[in-house]
Amino acid sequence: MSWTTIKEYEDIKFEFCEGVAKVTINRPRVYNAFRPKTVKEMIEAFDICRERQDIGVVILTGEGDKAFCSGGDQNVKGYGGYVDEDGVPRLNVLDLHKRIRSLPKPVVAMVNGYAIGGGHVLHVVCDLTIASEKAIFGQTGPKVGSFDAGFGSSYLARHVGQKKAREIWFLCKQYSAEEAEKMGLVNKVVPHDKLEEETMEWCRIMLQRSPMALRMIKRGLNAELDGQAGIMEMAGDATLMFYLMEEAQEGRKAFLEKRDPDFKQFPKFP
Ligand code: 1HA
Repeated sequence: MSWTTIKEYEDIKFEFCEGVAKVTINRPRVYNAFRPKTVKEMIEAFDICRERQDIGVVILTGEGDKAFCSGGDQNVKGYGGYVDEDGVPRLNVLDLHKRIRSLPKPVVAMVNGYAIGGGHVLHVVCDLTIASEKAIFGQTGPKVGSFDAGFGSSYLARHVGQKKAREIWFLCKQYSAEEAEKMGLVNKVVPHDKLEEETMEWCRIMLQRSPMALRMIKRGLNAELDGQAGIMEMAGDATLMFYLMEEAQEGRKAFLEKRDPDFKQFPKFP
């Protein structure tokens, strides 16, 4: 694969190839743990992915062969959150979860090693997960003084069921890629050296599918779980599609031409 850099960052790599954007957490020294700056950079990258027409699918992964992401950087965990140079405690990874969830394009977690704690939650919120056979999954919150009772719990339970989700959080055990696949936590496990090749193959297939159809399926699957916020996003896309119809254009034209709109000309489908 021949990746080209979209934008240079300090904590992440952000690259493009064949309609696919790849966001790589690039802090291998701490097993790709994130600090607020890492998350800020990822949020900006995901916003760019949303805007760019030539990006159809996004891959999220970690640098090196040890870890996908080990969660919040424990070196900068302070009172009230994770603290950067600005001295303000933040839990801004929650904003990233919302970005991944509302991005109207598929996001694939390419899990190359440990997906632990907040790093595990990151793969949970992605639409699909392809894992190396070396990948290891688990939550650590109750062991290290934290918990994610948001998507990290409720959406996890949608993947693996309530009993298993409670086991994962209450016991903080680690699970192999094979175990994760069996419990419905990952889509496919592949040999480590085939991870990117297989992930790109899945991306290429999705790039051949209708982007609007993929978008609406993601919205619908989210809306069932996300309450009014999920319905709002799906409704926004319904408005987008309505704006592509003559019926909506007639309303605008009539207003600008200072006449009554003629909506009678449009069909009333059964
Ligand atoms: O729960 C939340 C949130 C909840 C709500 C809202 C926002 C949230 C935001 C974040 C989080 C969290 O992520 S809490 C959970 C934080 N993460 C962890 O508890 C995982 C900590 N790491 C580990 O359990 C292990 O390191 C490991 C299972 C991933 C790997 O173990 P291993 O193979 O024994 O390696 P280890 O020696 O432990 O780690 C390698 C190096 O990486 C170590 O550095 P070194 O001693 O060589 O200098 C280690 O300190 C570093 N490292 C690993 N994980 C982290 C880390 N450094 C900082 N932060 C880490 N998370």
